[in-house]
Amino acid sequence: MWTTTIARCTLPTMLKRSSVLACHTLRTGGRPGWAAAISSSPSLHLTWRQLRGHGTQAPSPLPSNALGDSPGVRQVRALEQERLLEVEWEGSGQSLYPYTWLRDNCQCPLCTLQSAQARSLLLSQLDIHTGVDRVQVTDNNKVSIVWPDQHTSEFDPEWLRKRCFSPAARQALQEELFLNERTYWDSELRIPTANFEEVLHDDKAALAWLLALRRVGIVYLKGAPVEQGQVARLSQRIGYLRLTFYGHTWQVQDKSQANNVAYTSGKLSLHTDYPALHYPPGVQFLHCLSQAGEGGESEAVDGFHMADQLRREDPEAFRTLTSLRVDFTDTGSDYCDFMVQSKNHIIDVDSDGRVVRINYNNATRDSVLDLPLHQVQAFYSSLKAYVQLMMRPENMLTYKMEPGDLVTFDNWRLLHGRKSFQSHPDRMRHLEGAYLDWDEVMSRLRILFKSVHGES
Ligand code: OGA
Ligand code: NM2
Ligand code: ZN
Ligand code: ZN
Repeated sequence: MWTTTIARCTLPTMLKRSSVLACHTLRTGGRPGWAAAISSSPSLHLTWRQLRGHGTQAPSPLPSNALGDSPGVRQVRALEQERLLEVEWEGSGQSLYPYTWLRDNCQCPLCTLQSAQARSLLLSQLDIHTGVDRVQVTDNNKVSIVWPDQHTSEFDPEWLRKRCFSPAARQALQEELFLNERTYWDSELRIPTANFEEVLHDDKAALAWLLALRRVGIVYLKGAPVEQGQVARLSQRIGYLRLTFYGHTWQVQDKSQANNVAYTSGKLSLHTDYPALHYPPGVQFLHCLSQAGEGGESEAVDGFHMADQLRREDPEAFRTLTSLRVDFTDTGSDYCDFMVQSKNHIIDVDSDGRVVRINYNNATRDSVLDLPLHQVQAFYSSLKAYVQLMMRPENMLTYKMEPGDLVTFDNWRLLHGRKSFQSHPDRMRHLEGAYLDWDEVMSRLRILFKSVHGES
């Protein structure tokens, strides 16, 4: 069963600054979670193993290989009946690999375009009923297979072990690739904080930033120059930003004839940005260039945490918000003219029922409501239940940005808002924003991890 524990944890490079987190971590089976692993780590020298989350921390799939030396193969055996190759590892344990998969993934220069690390073997060339002629362990400890047509494949033991088909090994590799484990938080969170220039110039700082962005969902960067262009600079640290109808970057200011409620001095209730798109931006940067004297404070909640709480407290409301699709709309002109329509669940879950994305902005929720009459009231009460949960003081984080602060957050997970403010024509409140997508952010995170830790 899931249990909630409170852990004090620190984020290593950010430690130098004010980056202690008070966070709730979910754990299973009493295993130490990510927070514990990090709090015991004196610097950022973490391994994927440590970063792997509580929830998917499966029993070690195979004899551990902590020193990083390549695993030895004791012997290999062809199981003709099952059309499986059995690899017995030195120490203990074994892995099974289907013949079809092995032939499909032959790493030789005929089957793989090495310069692209991509398969050049065509599916039309793959015999999905292939047998094997001979299997053996070579003198340099590779697994060699001669196929019936005498084509030969050689597999590196480390490569094979990583791809073991056991449920535990698959789960471990998926977590290593996607880092889907999250640390939930509430109003007690002390936002992980790093220095803007350090993140731009130091790989360890950049890695710590992105790991915390993924894991916690929000990271504060301080010390950015107080001039436009910084969110674009930061996006170049990752790759490129996400262009939308509001432009490459956009200016949050009180504007006349505003084409969005964000461009007024009014209160913004908790929302995710751009649910009017079917693929809303994954990550958002907001850089404060000028703050209002009165008002303009920021608010944020952990939408995944709130969704899990709703699932427990009001399962019917949770079911409604994960099953009914709501229409969103956005019409106007900015980068160019637009007339956007979408249908999204307020809470998106994956095929295993895990919450993966929140889509909610009350301003762009359409008056078109594509529901049968008898579901309308249930929809409103479910939405109210979720929003009321978020607005509980114990769940909501409040902070006020100052010029030079740049907040980065998971727009698929957090709901954010701002208090209304007094507009002064001579000292306009001004934030510059930009969006990115998670694919690009995760790509940079993997590259940084590899360069900092020298692991694959
Ligand atoms: C937005 C937004 C926050 C702020 O522009 O979508 O959430 O503090 N702005 O103005
Ligand atoms: N802005 C800030 O969903 C939304 O309309 C979010 C987007 C205008 C780019 C606001
Ligand atoms: Zn080959
Ligand atoms: Zn917003």
